[in-house]
Amino acid sequence: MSIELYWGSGSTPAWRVLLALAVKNLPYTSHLLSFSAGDTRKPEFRALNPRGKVPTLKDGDLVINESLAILAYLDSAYPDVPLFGRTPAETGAVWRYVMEFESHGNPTISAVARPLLFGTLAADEQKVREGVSALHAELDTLAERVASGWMVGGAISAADIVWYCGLQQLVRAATRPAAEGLDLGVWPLATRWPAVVRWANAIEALPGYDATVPPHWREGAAPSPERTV
Ligand SMILES: N[C@@H](CCC(=O)N[C@@H](CS)C(=O)NCC(=O)O)C(=O)O
Repeated sequence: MSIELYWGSGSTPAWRVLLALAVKNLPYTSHLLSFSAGDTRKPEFRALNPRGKVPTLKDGDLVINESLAILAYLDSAYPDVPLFGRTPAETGAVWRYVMEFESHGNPTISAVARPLLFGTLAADEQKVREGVSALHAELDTLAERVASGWMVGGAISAADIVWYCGLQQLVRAATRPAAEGLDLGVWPLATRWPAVVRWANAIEALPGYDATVPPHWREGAAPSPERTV
Protein backbone atom coordinates (compact mmCIF):
# COMPACT_ATOMS: atom_id res chain seq x y z
CA MET A 1 0.00 0.00 0.00
CA SER A 2 1.13 3.57 -0.46
CA ILE A 3 0.11 6.12 2.13
CA GLU A 4 -0.72 9.72 1.26
CA LEU A 5 -1.48 12.34 3.91
CA TYR A 6 -3.36 15.58 3.34
CA TRP A 7 -2.61 17.93 6.19
CA GLY A 8 -2.30 21.58 7.16
CA SER A 9 0.36 23.43 9.12
CA GLY A 10 -0.71 24.06 12.72
CA SER A 11 -3.64 21.63 12.64
CA THR A 12 -3.36 19.59 15.84
CA PRO A 13 -5.55 16.77 14.46
CA ALA A 14 -3.18 16.55 11.50
CA TRP A 15 -0.18 16.61 13.86
CA ARG A 16 -1.57 13.50 15.57
CA VAL A 17 -1.35 11.60 12.30
CA LEU A 18 2.09 12.93 11.45
CA LEU A 19 3.32 11.72 14.85
CA ALA A 20 1.66 8.34 14.45
CA LEU A 21 3.34 7.86 11.07
CA ALA A 22 6.67 8.86 12.63
CA VAL A 23 6.26 6.47 15.58
CA LYS A 24 5.39 3.64 13.23
CA ASN A 25 8.16 4.68 10.84
CA LEU A 26 5.78 4.53 7.88
CA PRO A 27 6.76 6.28 4.65
CA TYR A 28 4.09 8.48 3.06
CA THR A 29 3.54 11.08 0.40
CA SER A 30 2.87 14.48 1.94
CA HIS A 31 0.21 16.84 0.60
CA LEU A 32 0.54 20.04 2.63
CA LEU A 33 -2.62 22.07 2.06
CA SER A 34 -2.81 25.81 2.58
CA PHE A 35 -5.77 27.02 4.63
CA SER A 36 -5.25 30.61 3.49
CA ALA A 37 -5.22 29.57 -0.16
CA GLY A 38 -8.51 27.75 0.38
CA ASP A 39 -7.09 24.32 -0.48
CA THR A 40 -9.52 22.57 1.89
CA ARG A 41 -12.43 24.08 -0.05
CA LYS A 42 -11.23 22.96 -3.46
CA PRO A 43 -13.34 20.34 -5.26
CA GLU A 44 -10.46 17.90 -5.60
CA PHE A 45 -10.00 17.86 -1.82
CA ARG A 46 -13.75 17.88 -1.09
CA ALA A 47 -13.95 14.74 -3.23
CA LEU A 48 -11.78 13.06 -0.59
CA ASN A 49 -13.29 14.80 2.43
CA PRO A 50 -16.71 16.39 1.89
CA ARG A 51 -16.32 18.29 5.19
CA GLY A 52 -13.15 19.92 3.89
CA LYS A 53 -11.10 19.16 6.99
CA VAL A 54 -7.60 17.84 7.46
CA PRO A 55 -6.20 15.33 8.13
CA THR A 56 -7.25 12.99 5.36
CA LEU A 57 -5.30 9.81 4.74
CA LYS A 58 -5.27 7.72 1.59
CA ASP A 59 -3.87 4.22 1.58
CA GLY A 60 -4.08 2.92 -1.94
CA ASP A 61 -7.74 3.50 -2.90
CA LEU A 62 -8.90 3.69 0.71
CA VAL A 63 -9.71 7.17 2.07
CA ILE A 64 -10.01 7.81 5.81
CA ASN A 65 -11.05 11.08 7.42
CA GLU A 66 -11.01 12.10 11.08
CA SER A 67 -7.72 11.93 12.96
CA LEU A 68 -8.77 9.33 15.52
CA ALA A 69 -10.22 7.09 12.82
CA ILE A 70 -6.93 7.43 10.95
CA LEU A 71 -4.92 6.45 14.05
CA ALA A 72 -7.18 3.42 14.59
CA TYR A 73 -6.85 2.46 10.92
CA LEU A 74 -3.07 2.77 10.94
CA ASP A 75 -2.87 0.64 14.08
CA SER A 76 -4.95 -2.08 12.53
CA ALA A 77 -3.22 -2.00 9.13
CA TYR A 78 0.31 -1.51 10.48
CA PRO A 79 0.35 -3.00 14.00
CA ASP A 80 4.08 -2.69 14.50
CA VAL A 81 4.60 -0.18 17.28
CA PRO A 82 1.03 -0.42 18.57
CA LEU A 83 -0.66 2.85 19.44
CA PHE A 84 -3.74 1.44 21.14
CA GLY A 85 -2.14 -0.86 23.70
CA ARG A 86 -0.76 -4.35 23.81
CA THR A 87 -3.46 -5.88 26.02
CA PRO A 88 -7.23 -5.37 26.33
CA ALA A 89 -6.67 -3.43 29.55
CA GLU A 90 -4.17 -1.13 27.84
CA THR A 91 -6.50 -0.62 24.88
CA GLY A 92 -9.23 0.44 27.28
CA ALA A 93 -6.90 2.81 29.09
CA VAL A 94 -5.62 4.38 25.86
CA TRP A 95 -9.15 5.00 24.59
CA ARG A 96 -10.20 6.34 27.96
CA TYR A 97 -7.45 8.97 27.91
CA VAL A 98 -8.01 9.79 24.24
CA MET A 99 -11.71 10.34 24.85
CA GLU A 100 -11.03 12.31 28.03
CA PHE A 101 -9.00 14.66 25.88
CA GLU A 102 -11.83 14.98 23.38
CA SER A 103 -14.48 15.50 26.07
CA HIS A 104 -12.58 17.48 28.70
CA GLY A 105 -8.98 18.36 27.82
CA ASN A 106 -9.66 19.85 24.42
CA PRO A 107 -12.62 22.07 25.37
CA THR A 108 -10.72 23.30 28.43
CA ILE A 109 -7.56 24.08 26.48
CA SER A 110 -9.51 25.61 23.60
CA ALA A 111 -11.45 27.95 25.89
CA VAL A 112 -8.16 29.55 26.91
CA ALA A 113 -6.05 29.06 23.79
CA ARG A 114 -8.38 29.86 20.92
CA PRO A 115 -9.10 33.49 21.84
CA LEU A 116 -5.33 34.06 22.02
CA LEU A 117 -4.61 32.22 18.80
CA PHE A 118 -7.50 33.59 16.77
CA GLY A 119 -7.51 37.18 17.98
CA THR A 120 -10.82 37.19 19.86
CA LEU A 121 -9.38 37.97 23.28
CA ALA A 122 -11.10 41.36 23.50
CA ALA A 123 -14.49 39.67 23.34
CA ASP A 124 -13.58 36.51 25.26
CA GLU A 125 -11.21 37.70 28.00
CA GLN A 126 -13.66 37.01 30.81
CA LYS A 127 -14.23 33.45 29.58
CA VAL A 128 -10.47 32.95 29.32
CA ARG A 129 -9.94 34.09 32.90
CA GLU A 130 -12.77 31.86 34.10
CA GLY A 131 -11.21 28.91 32.30
CA VAL A 132 -7.83 29.06 34.02
CA SER A 133 -8.60 26.94 37.10
CA ALA A 134 -10.12 24.17 34.97
CA LEU A 135 -7.05 24.35 32.75
CA HIS A 136 -4.73 23.93 35.73
CA ALA A 137 -6.78 20.94 36.88
CA GLU A 138 -6.36 19.30 33.46
CA LEU A 139 -2.60 19.92 33.58
CA ASP A 140 -2.47 18.49 37.12
CA THR A 141 -4.23 15.37 35.88
CA LEU A 142 -1.90 15.10 32.89
CA ALA A 143 1.12 15.48 35.19
CA GLU A 144 -0.11 12.61 37.38
CA ARG A 145 -0.58 10.38 34.36
CA VAL A 146 2.88 11.00 32.95
CA ALA A 147 4.67 11.10 36.30
CA SER A 148 6.48 7.85 35.58
CA GLY A 149 6.73 8.14 31.80
CA TRP A 150 4.20 7.24 29.09
CA MET A 151 0.52 7.39 29.88
CA VAL A 152 -0.22 3.69 29.35
CA GLY A 153 1.84 0.52 29.51
CA GLY A 154 5.39 1.84 29.33
CA ALA A 155 5.25 2.79 25.64
CA ILE A 156 4.04 5.74 23.61
CA SER A 157 0.40 5.43 22.60
CA ALA A 158 -2.37 7.39 20.93
CA ALA A 159 -3.12 8.85 24.37
CA ASP A 160 0.30 10.51 24.54
CA ILE A 161 0.03 11.74 20.95
CA VAL A 162 -3.42 13.27 21.40
CA TRP A 163 -2.57 15.03 24.67
CA TYR A 164 0.80 16.22 23.38
CA CYS A 165 -0.71 17.91 20.34
CA GLY A 166 -3.31 19.60 22.53
CA LEU A 167 -0.61 20.74 24.93
CA GLN A 168 1.31 22.29 22.05
CA GLN A 169 -1.71 24.38 21.12
CA LEU A 170 -1.82 25.63 24.70
CA VAL A 171 1.91 26.41 24.78
CA ARG A 172 1.64 28.36 21.56
CA ALA A 173 -1.23 30.42 22.96
CA ALA A 174 0.30 30.93 26.41
CA THR A 175 3.49 32.35 24.93
CA ARG A 176 1.72 34.93 22.78
CA PRO A 177 2.41 38.51 23.93
CA ALA A 178 -1.34 38.96 24.47
CA ALA A 179 -1.21 36.29 27.21
CA GLU A 180 1.21 38.27 29.35
CA GLY A 181 -1.37 40.22 31.32
CA LEU A 182 -3.69 37.31 31.85
CA ASP A 183 -1.86 35.47 34.65
CA LEU A 184 -2.55 32.11 33.06
CA GLY A 185 0.07 30.54 35.33
CA VAL A 186 0.91 28.09 32.57
CA TRP A 187 4.23 29.27 31.25
CA PRO A 188 6.89 28.10 31.81
CA LEU A 189 5.28 24.72 32.23
CA ALA A 190 8.21 23.38 34.23
CA THR A 191 7.40 25.65 37.16
CA ARG A 192 4.35 23.67 38.16
CA TRP A 193 4.31 20.65 35.86
CA PRO A 194 7.90 19.39 35.44
CA ALA A 195 6.66 15.86 34.74
CA VAL A 196 4.72 17.17 31.76
CA VAL A 197 7.87 18.80 30.42
CA ARG A 198 9.88 15.58 30.85
CA TRP A 199 7.17 13.65 29.00
CA ALA A 200 7.07 16.25 26.21
CA ASN A 201 10.86 16.01 25.98
CA ALA A 202 10.56 12.27 25.41
CA ILE A 203 8.12 12.80 22.54
CA GLU A 204 10.33 15.49 21.02
CA ALA A 205 13.30 13.09 21.15
CA LEU A 206 11.52 10.47 19.03
CA PRO A 207 13.11 9.71 15.65
CA GLY A 208 11.19 11.59 13.00
CA TYR A 209 9.66 14.06 15.45
CA ASP A 210 11.24 17.16 13.87
CA ALA A 211 9.53 16.59 10.54
CA THR A 212 6.13 16.65 12.28
CA VAL A 213 6.44 20.17 13.72
CA PRO A 214 4.06 22.56 11.91
CA PRO A 215 6.22 24.35 9.33
CA HIS A 216 4.92 27.81 10.15
CA TRP A 217 5.61 27.25 13.86
CA ARG A 218 9.32 26.65 13.27
CA GLU A 219 10.31 30.21 12.58
CA GLY A 220 9.48 32.64 15.34
CA ALA A 221 7.68 29.74 16.90
CA ALA A 222 6.39 29.64 20.42
CA PRO A 223 8.89 28.02 22.76
CA SER A 224 8.58 24.30 22.93
CA PRO A 225 8.18 22.68 26.34
CA GLU A 226 11.69 21.24 25.90
CA ARG A 227 13.22 24.69 26.03
CA THR A 228 12.03 25.31 29.56
CA VAL A 229 14.35 22.80 31.11
N1 LIG B 1 -12.40 16.06 14.17
C1 LIG B 1 -11.50 16.35 13.06
C2 LIG B 1 -11.14 17.81 13.10
C3 LIG B 1 -10.47 18.25 11.81
C4 LIG B 1 -10.39 19.77 11.71
O1 LIG B 1 -11.18 20.50 12.32
N2 LIG B 1 -9.43 20.23 10.93
C5 LIG B 1 -9.28 21.65 10.72
C6 LIG B 1 -7.88 22.10 11.06
S1 LIG B 1 -7.51 21.83 12.75
C7 LIG B 1 -9.49 21.98 9.25
O2 LIG B 1 -9.15 21.21 8.39
N3 LIG B 1 -10.04 23.15 8.94
C8 LIG B 1 -10.10 23.58 7.58
C9 LIG B 1 -11.23 24.44 7.31
O3 LIG B 1 -12.13 24.52 8.17
O4 LIG B 1 -11.25 25.00 6.22
C10 LIG B 1 -10.27 15.45 13.17
O5 LIG B 1 -9.93 15.05 14.30
O6 LIG B 1 -9.69 15.10 12.14
